[in-house]
Amino acid sequence: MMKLYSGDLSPYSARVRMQIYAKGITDISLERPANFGTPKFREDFPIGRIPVLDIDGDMMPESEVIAEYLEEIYPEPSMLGATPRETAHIRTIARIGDVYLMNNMFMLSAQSRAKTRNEGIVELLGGQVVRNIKALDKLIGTDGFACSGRVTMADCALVPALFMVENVLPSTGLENPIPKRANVAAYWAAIQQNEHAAKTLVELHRGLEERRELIRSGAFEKMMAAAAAAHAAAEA
Ligand SMILES: N[C@@H](CCC(=O)N[C@@H](CS)C(=O)NCC(=O)O)C(=O)O
Repeated sequence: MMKLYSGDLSPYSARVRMQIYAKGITDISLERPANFGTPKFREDFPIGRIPVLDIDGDMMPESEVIAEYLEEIYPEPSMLGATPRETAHIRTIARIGDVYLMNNMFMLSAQSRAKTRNEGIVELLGGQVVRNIKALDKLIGTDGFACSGRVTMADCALVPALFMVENVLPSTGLENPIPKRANVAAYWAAIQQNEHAAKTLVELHRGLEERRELIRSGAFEKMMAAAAAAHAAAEA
Protein backbone atom coordinates (compact mmCIF):
# COMPACT_ATOMS: atom_id res chain seq x y z
CA MET A 1 0.00 0.00 0.00
CA MET A 2 1.30 3.48 -0.85
CA LYS A 3 1.73 6.06 1.92
CA LEU A 4 1.58 9.82 1.68
CA TYR A 5 3.78 11.49 4.28
CA SER A 6 1.79 14.57 5.05
CA GLY A 7 0.84 17.04 7.80
CA ASP A 8 -2.46 18.80 8.53
CA LEU A 9 -1.03 22.32 8.20
CA SER A 10 1.20 21.60 5.18
CA PRO A 11 -0.50 23.32 2.22
CA TYR A 12 1.54 21.30 -0.26
CA SER A 13 0.41 18.06 1.40
CA ALA A 14 -3.16 19.40 1.45
CA ARG A 15 -2.99 19.87 -2.30
CA VAL A 16 -2.32 16.14 -2.78
CA ARG A 17 -4.83 15.13 -0.07
CA MET A 18 -7.62 17.06 -1.81
CA GLN A 19 -6.76 15.31 -5.08
CA ILE A 20 -6.85 11.91 -3.31
CA TYR A 21 -10.28 12.73 -1.81
CA ALA A 22 -11.71 14.09 -5.06
CA LYS A 23 -10.53 11.04 -7.01
CA GLY A 24 -11.94 8.70 -4.35
CA ILE A 25 -8.58 6.94 -3.89
CA THR A 26 -8.78 4.72 -0.80
CA ASP A 27 -5.55 2.72 -1.01
CA ILE A 28 -3.07 5.44 -0.02
CA SER A 29 -2.58 5.82 3.74
CA LEU A 30 -1.88 9.29 5.14
CA GLU A 31 0.87 9.51 7.74
CA ARG A 32 2.86 12.14 9.54
CA PRO A 33 6.56 11.23 9.19
CA ALA A 34 7.91 10.39 12.65
CA ASN A 35 11.27 12.11 12.21
CA PHE A 36 10.10 15.16 10.21
CA GLY A 37 12.43 18.14 10.67
CA THR A 38 15.36 16.07 11.99
CA PRO A 39 18.79 15.58 10.34
CA LYS A 40 17.77 11.94 9.73
CA PHE A 41 14.74 13.08 7.73
CA ARG A 42 16.95 15.29 5.55
CA GLU A 43 19.36 12.41 5.12
CA ASP A 44 16.55 10.10 3.98
CA PHE A 45 14.71 12.77 1.95
CA PRO A 46 17.32 15.24 0.62
CA ILE A 47 14.79 18.04 -0.11
CA GLY A 48 13.64 17.63 3.51
CA ARG A 49 10.02 18.58 2.89
CA ILE A 50 6.58 17.03 2.84
CA PRO A 51 4.62 15.69 1.07
CA VAL A 52 6.51 12.54 0.07
CA LEU A 53 4.79 9.59 -1.59
CA ASP A 54 6.18 6.25 -0.40
CA ILE A 55 5.67 3.65 -3.14
CA ASP A 56 6.82 0.44 -1.42
CA GLY A 57 10.00 2.16 -0.24
CA ASP A 58 10.52 4.26 -3.40
CA MET A 59 10.24 7.84 -2.14
CA MET A 60 8.77 10.51 -4.42
CA PRO A 61 8.98 14.16 -3.26
CA GLU A 62 7.27 17.36 -4.54
CA SER A 63 3.50 17.89 -4.48
CA GLU A 64 3.13 18.71 -8.16
CA VAL A 65 5.18 15.67 -9.22
CA ILE A 66 3.11 13.44 -6.91
CA ALA A 67 -0.14 14.99 -8.22
CA GLU A 68 0.83 14.31 -11.84
CA TYR A 69 1.94 10.78 -10.97
CA LEU A 70 -1.40 10.07 -9.27
CA GLU A 71 -3.22 11.34 -12.37
CA GLU A 72 -1.29 8.84 -14.46
CA ILE A 73 -1.91 5.83 -12.26
CA TYR A 74 -5.49 6.72 -11.27
CA PRO A 75 -6.73 8.43 -14.46
CA GLU A 76 -10.43 8.40 -13.45
CA PRO A 77 -12.05 10.70 -12.53
CA SER A 78 -9.66 13.01 -14.37
CA MET A 79 -8.50 16.19 -12.67
CA LEU A 80 -7.00 17.31 -16.00
CA GLY A 81 -8.64 18.68 -19.16
CA ALA A 82 -10.50 17.02 -22.00
CA THR A 83 -8.02 18.55 -24.49
CA PRO A 84 -4.30 19.40 -24.26
CA ARG A 85 -5.18 23.12 -24.23
CA GLU A 86 -7.65 22.68 -21.36
CA THR A 87 -5.04 20.71 -19.41
CA ALA A 88 -2.49 23.49 -20.04
CA HIS A 89 -4.95 26.05 -18.58
CA ILE A 90 -5.57 23.85 -15.51
CA ARG A 91 -1.80 23.60 -15.00
CA THR A 92 -1.41 27.37 -15.35
CA ILE A 93 -3.93 27.99 -12.56
CA ALA A 94 -2.36 25.23 -10.45
CA ARG A 95 1.01 26.95 -10.86
CA ILE A 96 -0.46 30.24 -9.67
CA GLY A 97 -1.59 28.34 -6.55
CA ASP A 98 1.79 26.66 -6.05
CA VAL A 99 4.55 28.95 -7.35
CA TYR A 100 2.96 32.40 -7.12
CA LEU A 101 0.85 32.05 -3.95
CA MET A 102 1.79 29.04 -1.78
CA ASN A 103 5.55 29.44 -2.15
CA ASN A 104 5.46 33.11 -1.16
CA MET A 105 3.04 32.37 1.69
CA PHE A 106 5.20 29.51 2.97
CA MET A 107 8.34 31.70 2.96
CA LEU A 108 6.36 34.52 4.60
CA SER A 109 4.76 32.42 7.33
CA ALA A 110 7.72 32.69 9.74
CA GLN A 111 7.11 36.47 9.84
CA SER A 112 3.64 35.82 11.29
CA ARG A 113 5.22 34.49 14.49
CA ALA A 114 8.45 36.55 14.54
CA LYS A 115 9.10 38.62 17.68
CA THR A 116 10.33 41.40 15.40
CA ARG A 117 8.99 41.24 11.86
CA ASN A 118 11.36 41.77 8.95
CA GLU A 119 9.32 44.35 7.04
CA GLY A 120 11.49 43.95 3.93
CA ILE A 121 10.52 40.27 3.68
CA VAL A 122 6.85 41.09 4.33
CA GLU A 123 6.87 43.80 1.66
CA LEU A 124 8.63 41.62 -0.92
CA LEU A 125 6.73 38.35 -0.49
CA GLY A 126 3.41 39.84 0.63
CA GLY A 127 3.56 42.22 -2.34
CA GLN A 128 3.90 39.22 -4.64
CA VAL A 129 0.86 37.57 -3.06
CA VAL A 130 -1.28 40.70 -3.54
CA ARG A 131 -0.12 41.03 -7.16
CA ASN A 132 -0.79 37.38 -7.92
CA ILE A 133 -4.31 37.41 -6.41
CA LYS A 134 -5.03 40.23 -8.86
CA ALA A 135 -3.70 38.09 -11.74
CA LEU A 136 -5.75 35.12 -10.56
CA ASP A 137 -8.88 37.28 -10.58
CA LYS A 138 -8.53 37.69 -14.36
CA LEU A 139 -8.03 33.97 -15.02
CA ILE A 140 -10.26 32.14 -12.57
CA GLY A 141 -13.58 30.50 -13.49
CA THR A 142 -16.80 32.24 -12.46
CA ASP A 143 -18.94 29.10 -11.98
CA GLY A 144 -17.63 28.00 -8.59
CA PHE A 145 -14.61 26.07 -9.93
CA ALA A 146 -11.14 27.27 -10.89
CA CYS A 147 -11.72 26.11 -14.47
CA SER A 148 -13.55 23.50 -16.57
CA GLY A 149 -16.72 23.63 -14.41
CA ARG A 150 -15.59 20.75 -12.18
CA VAL A 151 -12.90 19.93 -9.61
CA THR A 152 -9.47 19.82 -11.27
CA MET A 153 -5.84 19.92 -10.17
CA ALA A 154 -6.22 23.72 -10.24
CA ASP A 155 -8.72 23.64 -7.34
CA CYS A 156 -6.51 21.22 -5.42
CA ALA A 157 -3.65 23.76 -5.56
CA LEU A 158 -5.79 26.87 -5.00
CA VAL A 159 -7.72 25.71 -1.94
CA PRO A 160 -4.65 25.42 0.35
CA ALA A 161 -3.08 28.52 -1.24
CA LEU A 162 -6.15 30.70 -0.55
CA PHE A 163 -6.41 29.20 2.95
CA MET A 164 -2.87 30.48 3.62
CA VAL A 165 -3.62 33.90 2.13
CA GLU A 166 -6.79 34.32 4.21
CA ASN A 167 -5.49 32.93 7.50
CA VAL A 168 -1.76 33.64 7.60
CA LEU A 169 -1.20 36.83 5.59
CA PRO A 170 -3.15 39.05 8.07
CA SER A 171 -0.88 37.93 10.92
CA THR A 172 2.09 39.44 9.05
CA GLY A 173 0.36 42.83 9.24
CA LEU A 174 -0.98 42.83 5.64
CA GLU A 175 -4.63 42.95 4.65
CA ASN A 176 -6.23 39.86 3.12
CA PRO A 177 -6.46 40.77 -0.60
CA ILE A 178 -9.18 38.19 -1.47
CA PRO A 179 -12.29 40.29 -0.62
CA LYS A 180 -11.08 43.06 -2.97
CA ARG A 181 -11.08 40.76 -6.02
CA ALA A 182 -14.66 39.87 -6.90
CA ASN A 183 -13.95 36.74 -8.97
CA VAL A 184 -11.49 35.26 -6.48
CA ALA A 185 -13.82 36.13 -3.59
CA ALA A 186 -16.82 34.45 -5.30
CA TYR A 187 -14.73 31.39 -6.17
CA TRP A 188 -13.41 31.14 -2.61
CA ALA A 189 -16.92 31.28 -1.13
CA ALA A 190 -18.20 28.66 -3.60
CA ILE A 191 -15.35 26.12 -3.52
CA GLN A 192 -15.55 25.90 0.28
CA GLN A 193 -18.96 24.25 -0.23
CA ASN A 194 -17.36 21.43 -2.22
CA GLU A 195 -17.09 18.34 0.01
CA HIS A 196 -13.47 17.54 -0.89
CA ALA A 197 -12.34 21.12 -0.39
CA ALA A 198 -14.29 21.30 2.88
CA LYS A 199 -12.61 18.14 4.20
CA THR A 200 -9.18 19.49 3.29
CA LEU A 201 -9.97 22.83 4.93
CA VAL A 202 -11.05 21.14 8.18
CA GLU A 203 -7.59 19.51 8.32
CA LEU A 204 -5.80 22.78 7.50
CA HIS A 205 -7.74 24.67 10.21
CA ARG A 206 -7.04 21.89 12.72
CA GLY A 207 -3.32 22.11 11.87
CA LEU A 208 -3.34 25.89 12.23
CA GLU A 209 -5.05 25.71 15.64
CA GLU A 210 -2.51 23.12 16.85
CA ARG A 211 0.36 25.29 15.59
CA ARG A 212 -1.08 28.41 17.25
CA GLU A 213 -1.42 26.54 20.55
CA LEU A 214 2.22 25.40 20.33
CA ILE A 215 3.26 29.00 19.64
CA ARG A 216 1.13 30.36 22.54
CA SER A 217 2.62 27.84 24.97
CA GLY A 218 6.21 28.54 23.87
CA ALA A 219 6.67 24.89 22.82
CA PHE A 220 7.06 25.76 19.13
CA GLU A 221 10.00 28.10 19.76
CA LYS A 222 11.71 25.37 21.80
CA MET A 223 11.06 22.79 19.06
CA MET A 224 12.53 25.11 16.40
CA ALA A 225 15.60 25.84 18.55
CA ALA A 226 16.16 22.12 19.20
CA ALA A 227 15.81 21.34 15.47
CA ALA A 228 18.26 24.12 14.53
CA ALA A 229 20.79 22.82 17.09
CA ALA A 230 20.42 19.26 15.80
CA HIS A 231 20.98 20.41 12.19
CA ALA A 232 24.03 22.48 13.23
CA ALA A 233 25.49 19.48 15.10
CA ALA A 234 24.87 17.22 12.08
CA GLU A 235 26.65 19.73 9.78
CA ALA A 236 29.68 20.09 12.11
N1 LIG B 1 7.93 22.42 -3.48
C1 LIG B 1 7.56 21.53 -2.39
C2 LIG B 1 7.38 22.33 -1.12
C3 LIG B 1 7.05 21.46 0.09
C4 LIG B 1 7.20 22.21 1.41
O1 LIG B 1 7.75 23.32 1.49
N2 LIG B 1 6.72 21.58 2.47
C5 LIG B 1 6.83 22.16 3.79
C6 LIG B 1 5.56 21.92 4.57
S1 LIG B 1 4.21 22.74 3.78
C7 LIG B 1 7.96 21.48 4.54
O2 LIG B 1 8.06 20.27 4.52
N3 LIG B 1 8.83 22.26 5.21
C8 LIG B 1 9.90 21.73 5.98
C9 LIG B 1 11.14 22.56 5.88
O3 LIG B 1 11.09 23.62 5.25
O4 LIG B 1 12.13 22.12 6.44
C10 LIG B 1 6.32 20.74 -2.79
O5 LIG B 1 5.60 21.20 -3.68
O6 LIG B 1 6.10 19.63 -2.25
